[in-house]
Amino acid sequence: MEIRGFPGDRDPPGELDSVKLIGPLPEGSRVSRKPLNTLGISRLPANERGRDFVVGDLHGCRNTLEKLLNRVRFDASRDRLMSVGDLIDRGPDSMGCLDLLEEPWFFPVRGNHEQMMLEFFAPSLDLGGRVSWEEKHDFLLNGGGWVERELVDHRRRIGSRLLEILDVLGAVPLMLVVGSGQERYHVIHAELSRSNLACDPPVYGDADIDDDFRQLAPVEREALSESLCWARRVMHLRGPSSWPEYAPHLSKTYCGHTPAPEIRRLMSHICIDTGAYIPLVSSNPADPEEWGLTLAEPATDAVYFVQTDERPDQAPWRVLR
Ligand SMILES: [Mn+2]
Repeated sequence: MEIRGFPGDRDPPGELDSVKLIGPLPEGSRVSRKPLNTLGISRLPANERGRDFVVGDLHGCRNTLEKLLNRVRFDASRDRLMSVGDLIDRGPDSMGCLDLLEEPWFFPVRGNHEQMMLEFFAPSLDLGGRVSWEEKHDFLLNGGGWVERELVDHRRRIGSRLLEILDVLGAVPLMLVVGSGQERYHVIHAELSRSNLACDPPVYGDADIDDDFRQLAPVEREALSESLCWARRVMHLRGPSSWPEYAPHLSKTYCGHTPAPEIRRLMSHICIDTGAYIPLVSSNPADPEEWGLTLAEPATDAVYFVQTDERPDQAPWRVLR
C-alpha cells in the first residue's frame, strides 16, 4: 500500500468536507482509554430465532460479503453474522466494512488490524484530537493509508466519525463465546494458543474460558491477549501441520488471520481466512480463483465461498434492517 505524502497546510479542494471537525475532545468523551490489551470476552446466547454465520477476514471487501449474504439469503431480522475481525485495510472499502459495526445483527471480534488502528490513534486522544502522524507506524505500513483519505482532515485532526469508530472499536471484544453445550462455538481473530506450545495442552480450553482465565498470571494474560490477535503458532502460512483437527477440551473456535486458499481445522481452531483481499493487491497471484471470502454456518458446518469481486455493480443488493 502506497502511503501518500501529506498535503501540509494547503486546503484540498473540498474533498474532505465530509470530515466533520471537532475541536479539543469533548469533556466526558466516551472513547475508551483503557489499556488496549485487556481480555474482552463477550458471551452470546444461542440464536433461537434464526441462523448464525461466521465470516473470515473482510479487509475492505464489503461487496464480496454482500454476494455471500445474498447467496445464503441472510435474513437481517433473524440471522446473525459473526466476524473474525480484520474488517479494514488492504481492500477497497474499509469504511463500508466499518459501517457494519452499526448493524444490530453484526458481531465482530477485534483483529490485529483494528488493534493497530486503535494503537495508531491512541496518542491522538491524549493530544486533544490532533493526530500524531507517525509515517512508520505498523498501521500505515500494513494498509492503513486509507484513513488519510477517509477519516482525517487536512489539518490532521480527528473528526467526529473517526471518534465514533474508535469508540466502537475499543469496545469490540477479543473473543465471542456463543451458545452452550454441543452447540457452543467461539469466534476469535487468531489463536487460543499458549505462548509455549510445549505445554500440555498447547491451546486453552472451555474450562479456562469459563473461568475467565483467572488461573493465569498477569504475564500469561498479556501473552494470551496478544495470541488472540496475532498468533501464528498452530496455523502456519504454508506447510503441513502435525496438529490434530480437534482438541477435545476446546469447542470449535472460528478464527482468521492466517490466509490460505482452503479452510483449515487444527486443534479445534477453524481458520476461515481465505485471503479475500489477495487478488486485489497481487499483480500476479498464482491461483487467483482460489482466493476469496468464506462464510461458515456453525450449526450445520456448511461453508460458503465466493471469489473476490469488488466491482460496485456486482453488489446492487445490501442487507436492510
Ligand atoms: Mn487479516
